[in-house]
Amino acid sequence: MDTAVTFTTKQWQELDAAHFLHPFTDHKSLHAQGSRIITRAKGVYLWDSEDRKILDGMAGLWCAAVGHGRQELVDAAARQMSELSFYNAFFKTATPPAIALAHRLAELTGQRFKHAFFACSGSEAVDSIIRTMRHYWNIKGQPSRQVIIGRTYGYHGSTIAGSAAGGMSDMHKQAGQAPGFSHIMAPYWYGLGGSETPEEFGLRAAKALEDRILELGAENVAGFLAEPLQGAGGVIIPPATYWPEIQRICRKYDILLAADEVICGFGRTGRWFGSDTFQIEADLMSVAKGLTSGYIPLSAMLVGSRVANALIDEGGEYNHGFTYSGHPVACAVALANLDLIERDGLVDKAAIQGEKLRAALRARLADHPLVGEIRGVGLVGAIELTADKKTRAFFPEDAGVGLRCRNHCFRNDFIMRAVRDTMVFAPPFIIDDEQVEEFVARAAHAIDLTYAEVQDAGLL
Ligand code: PXG
Repeated sequence: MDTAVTFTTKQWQELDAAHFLHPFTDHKSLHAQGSRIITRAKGVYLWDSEDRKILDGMAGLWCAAVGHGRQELVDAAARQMSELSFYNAFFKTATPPAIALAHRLAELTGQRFKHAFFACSGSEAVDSIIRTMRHYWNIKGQPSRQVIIGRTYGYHGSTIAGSAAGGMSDMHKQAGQAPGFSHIMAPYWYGLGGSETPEEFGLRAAKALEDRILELGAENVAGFLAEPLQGAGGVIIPPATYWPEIQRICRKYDILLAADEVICGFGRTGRWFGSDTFQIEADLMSVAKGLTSGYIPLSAMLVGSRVANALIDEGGEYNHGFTYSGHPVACAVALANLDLIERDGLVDKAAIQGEKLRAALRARLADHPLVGEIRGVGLVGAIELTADKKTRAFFPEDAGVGLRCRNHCFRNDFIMRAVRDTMVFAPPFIIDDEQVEEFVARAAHAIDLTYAEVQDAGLL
């Protein structure tokens, strides 16, 4: 079938409904409505099959750091495909792009993570971390250390292990919960902090880790797996007291610490890694999304010396791998993407444009009766919609206020995502000043429309 836009939107929608099962979607309601068909993209904009231009406030899905349609990445893929489209790394072979990328990642992390294991998705990188943590303790003669501690609202992907490590109860309900996982509270001050200061709450949320380790017995705990900030959970940014305390607890009980940097990695928080922003010293990291700006699927588990030394010197055969571990085309695209991020100073740009975006959002929306908080770091942020600004009260869940706002955004050619009643955003780092203004105007318009609708529905 010719996939150029030769069909009408209606035809695409019919075929879509007939054959395509979408991720995280209520298919019945989607079919009643019809998918929006996205056909092309450039910079911070997408176009649909009706040729409407959409401001992409989510960079694809937290991915497109360098923006859409960069020719340098296209060229890198084409060059590598003609040179060597694929070869595996299983049987004592390697390809130059995979070696070069592993070396580059060691440099980018200041040699803290000298080794990289490649996969295709964030979920696979997380799965690799879980497997490697447990393997580490087997190597170290402490095989009872198997439990992975994660957090409520944590998102670590959708494989069986990723969803088990994550703290999304709706996913656990459908897939069943795998053994060997435990969850503690999220450091979500806005939603859970009550009258505590963020600093007090941060310490309490961290202490939950110590309590859980004692409950389980440290001799049964393999490690703690956490996002530096919780992206899909609603851009939950921990208070300043949280991470130092978590770090202290991990050291005290000698448990491994893994930072899931799938969203934070490669500049999203205004530093190269979320671990730099929050001063986390992890043993393992997972990266994906920004690694290739989403142009091609690629992820990695980055391994620090403590685990790498055990794995390499004492681990014997590592019984783990994917056909496409270290795919040369994906690795070549990642190298070109990292070149662009470095050449154009995009990590600093994310910090600078992020500040501007937050300041402009606050100037326009801080006093809005529907807005409870505007938060962010670098170019990732959230706007909390509230039923009461003073008490930070939530709307009833079934009122779907966040979803209403997301629909207003979408109808008005603007992408923000709703997590419960939290509107989250993560635009490409190349967003310029004029586009920042456009972003704010579109967000404010959608929030005004939502406010009117919420009033009409008698929710306020
Ligand atoms: N870890 C984190 C921190 C993530 O954000 C994954 C792992 C899994 O990556 P893959 O490539 O397997 O999807 C993610 C993915 C959303 C949304 O709606 C977020 C993600 C994926 C899909 C939707 O916010 N994050």
